[in-house]
Amino acid sequence: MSDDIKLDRHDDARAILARNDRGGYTVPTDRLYPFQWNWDSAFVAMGFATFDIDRAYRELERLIEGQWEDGMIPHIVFHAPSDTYFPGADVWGTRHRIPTSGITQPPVFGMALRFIHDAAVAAGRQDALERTRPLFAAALRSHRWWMKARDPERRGLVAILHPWESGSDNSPAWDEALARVPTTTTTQIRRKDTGHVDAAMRPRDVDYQRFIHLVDTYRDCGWNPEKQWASAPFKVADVQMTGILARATADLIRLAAVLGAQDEVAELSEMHRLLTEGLGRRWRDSLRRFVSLDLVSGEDIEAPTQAGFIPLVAVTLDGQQRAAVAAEIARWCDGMVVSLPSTAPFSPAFEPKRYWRGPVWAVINWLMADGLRANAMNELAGSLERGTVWAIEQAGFCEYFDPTTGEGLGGNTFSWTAAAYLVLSRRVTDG
Ligand code: 9WN
Repeated sequence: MSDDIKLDRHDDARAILARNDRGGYTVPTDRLYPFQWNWDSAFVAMGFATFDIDRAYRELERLIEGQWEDGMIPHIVFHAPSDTYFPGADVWGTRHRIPTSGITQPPVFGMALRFIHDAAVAAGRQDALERTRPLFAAALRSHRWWMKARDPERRGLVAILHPWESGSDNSPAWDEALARVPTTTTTQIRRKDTGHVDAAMRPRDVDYQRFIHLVDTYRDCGWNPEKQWASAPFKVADVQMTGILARATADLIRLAAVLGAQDEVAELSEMHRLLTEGLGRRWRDSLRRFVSLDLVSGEDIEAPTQAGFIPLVAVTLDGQQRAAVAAEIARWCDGMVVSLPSTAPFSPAFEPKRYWRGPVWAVINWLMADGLRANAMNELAGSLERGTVWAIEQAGFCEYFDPTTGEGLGGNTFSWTAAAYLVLSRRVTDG
């Protein structure tokens, strides 16, 4: 890592958030993603909290305008029309009061809410409790939805029914499970993404056929969670999703205590126990990481992807596990210019420029660093944080980075990369 490049890009990062602001909510980037995305907004809200508490709260408030009656927070809220993205609101055919997609995304929301609340209190804001309370209620409803709709068999693991829900759309982790999904669609596929960025950096056409087959299937279920669960051809109990949900649950427990909501503390604590125990059962000594479970085949998903380390945000490893994780991460980072690759470089599935099959993502490093710090692995956390800040300073606020060269890829002027910079660069500066 070079010490000679010392660029402070805080103003640039804030300018990107301002440029992608569409009136209280932030698009991930212009044209490629012209709506409000669920987990992007949660990260962005934390970025805003470093300099504008009101705007941080506003981001979450606008996201829950899309929350469904059953508690689900959709993965996209289509606040205003745009024809630069496929699939648009018409394809989803959902019936909320404002158009949304029909699936969800990682519940970073609860983590973001605690982060913003703490920042508001630290800034001496008198209205922190008042502003946090309704958002806490929304987050709690969404966690209840997760447990009921996505862990009906009470494994302590929540399932995704679509790769888009994971946020890691074309990860090798889904290859086997997705291969079972038919490529037939009733919706006509009109990809827009490859008009904005190089097709070699995006999922393939056959992936899109399967993604849309799943959308067609769930739309035919009327977006009813029980019917979807019963007919899903793709169903994976995901350790990344469960790790994030468990960590967000811990954050909500803390907020419930601050808000004096004792019944909710008890309810969330039970949820947390179930999820952390579920995660504990997914650790594999031989792989030195956690593994997801394919609920259709009943098999472990052993593909080496970043998801295997994300549970660190929620669970406390023992000494042996910590040493194993450190050794495994060192193996993945060996020879890389920027870490952490989203797929292990020694895997045959590794493609350093193709989306979730190898590139480095700033928000994943942010979660990784949080998980490592929570497990007292501060040195490794610091090195991922410094690497992320360095990659952004030398390549710009790109969507993702080639780990083998540090090249910035995908969309540029990316909101969550700007947010990651605002949060992580402070840690780097503060040591
Ligand atoms: C589908 C917005 C989103 C991210 C996801 C990322 C990508 C969408 C797409 O962009 O997914 O949701 O069309 O490729 O995979 O993590 O939230 O930035």
